[in-house]
Amino acid sequence: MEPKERSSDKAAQEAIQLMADEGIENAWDRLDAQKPQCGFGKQGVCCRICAMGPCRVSKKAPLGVCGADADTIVARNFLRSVACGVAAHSDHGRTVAEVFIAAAKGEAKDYKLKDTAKLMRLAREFGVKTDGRDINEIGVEVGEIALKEFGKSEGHQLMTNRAPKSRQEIWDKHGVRPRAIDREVTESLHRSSMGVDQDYKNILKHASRVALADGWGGAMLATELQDVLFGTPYPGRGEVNMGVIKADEVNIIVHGHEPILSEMIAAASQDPELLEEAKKVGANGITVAGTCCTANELLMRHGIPVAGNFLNQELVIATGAIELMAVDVQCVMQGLGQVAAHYHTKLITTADKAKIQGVEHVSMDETKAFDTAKVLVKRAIDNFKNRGEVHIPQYKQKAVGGFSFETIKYMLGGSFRESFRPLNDNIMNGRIRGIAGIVGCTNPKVTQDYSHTTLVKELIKRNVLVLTTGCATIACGKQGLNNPSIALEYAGAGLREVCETVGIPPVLACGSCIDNSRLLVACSELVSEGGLGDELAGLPVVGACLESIHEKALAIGQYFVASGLLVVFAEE
Ligand code: NFS
Ligand code: SF4
Repeated sequence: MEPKERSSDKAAQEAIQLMADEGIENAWDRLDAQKPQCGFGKQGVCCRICAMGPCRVSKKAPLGVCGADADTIVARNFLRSVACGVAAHSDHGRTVAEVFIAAAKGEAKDYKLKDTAKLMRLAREFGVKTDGRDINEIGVEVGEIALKEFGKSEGHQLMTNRAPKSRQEIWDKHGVRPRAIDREVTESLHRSSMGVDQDYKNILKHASRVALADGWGGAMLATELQDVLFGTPYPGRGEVNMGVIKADEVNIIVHGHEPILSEMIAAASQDPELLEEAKKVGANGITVAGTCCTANELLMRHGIPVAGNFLNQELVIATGAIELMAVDVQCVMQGLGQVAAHYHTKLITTADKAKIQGVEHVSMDETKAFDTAKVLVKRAIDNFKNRGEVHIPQYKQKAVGGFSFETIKYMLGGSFRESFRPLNDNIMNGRIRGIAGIVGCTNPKVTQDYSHTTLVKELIKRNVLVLTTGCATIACGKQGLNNPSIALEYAGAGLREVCETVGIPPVLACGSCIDNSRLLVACSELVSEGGLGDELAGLPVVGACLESIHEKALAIGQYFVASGLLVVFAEE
């Protein structure tokens, strides 16, 4: 397959060709080797949950050995996938909560509670007393309440109270308001095991419940606590695509999802001593760039450059200019090890729950986070001398990122009356026809980034305001769609007028996949602002994920659905 069929991103095309010339495999080649992929698996009608199986249902044999039919098997597989996605986001949230508490207690001295205004808002929401109390004391209590959300024995997810009353009533009526996050995940595994829940409607109902434990639970907690720890994102400029890698500097790629690691590496790369060391080896500086959601987190908060999205992770190494890639959790391909072995790139895993056979592991301990980050940066500097030939595709685009819920509210209403009112008004008067959340991954089964960016252009042309997260954000960024001056050219007249008046681009980069929880809060705000109906289901809002790969995307899709929103999903 030609590089341009594999990716619509010019930098990626160049790197794909480079790898082909050198005979190094990447995800696209491995996909080709996997073809034809199993039709039963594709349809979700393969069950290997018990040892009487594996059972594959077909016309000839419509029931599994236990008698399970296709509906049950598909629903069980779906529930397990959603639960796994929820577990991933939520476990990220739990790590953040633990670091949050350690920071407040002064045990993780490199982290501080930065956004104290947001902390106070959370304290009020959680019923924590604030009068006359030390900020860290409040932080410990807020953090402990957040941590309890994972395993508490009674009550529902606290943040479901943020949804409009009408939506909460629907959840209660159907019995899907989520309890403790761990409980919903555990129950998903139980219900989908052999001989338990065998009514597909009942199984899917629990898929909603466990997904809601993510959107209004684990992912939302992760987002809120990260904002307090690292600062609530505010619009700032950055650059996106492989051209951000610098031929004359030490390049470090941070890849994965938790800013706990990447924030520290970014800070360590500014350390004067280390910059001096870099000079000594002949480098003009140290560049830190991100891939996947970690990149979005850093772009959102610090304007740190983004080297690419999911399918770029192997390609960036093929530039030959990456001294070190530090990875933590999620969406990290095992194939990175083989690619790195062809170059001088040092690949290092950092999360104790995510190691790769044959790859060096440096444990990221939150109590000595900055020191660990410095060790990693030093390793990168020492590796600079081992570089061979360098080919950096010279493509990059300017991007504005950092559209948190708070920022959007502020930009719309101004500092004196932060509010969504202008947005509601412009939807009501027809200048803006609706809002679309374009989310998710890049899948080698389809031309990389093409569906996301084509859809986004068509939407803004039709006066639909677009909010992006995850790898879809990076796809847009690479093609200039997060650059207001380029994106406005595609926008319809009504949308353009509003964006120019308010000073926002027509495509708002809202961050990583856990930041989809920000979209839920924004939708609730649209309802409470009035004029667009009193239920989430009535809003002119759609979520779309056209290049999904990960079970996390299914969790997001399902919590959007269970929140009453229209969702469009494509899977090849
Ligand atoms: Ni989301 Fe982020 Fe990308 Fe997909 Fe993976 S990085 S959490 S799962 S591939 S968008
Ligand atoms: Fe087959 Fe039923 Fe066992 Fe699944 S649970 S593997 S359908 S016997």
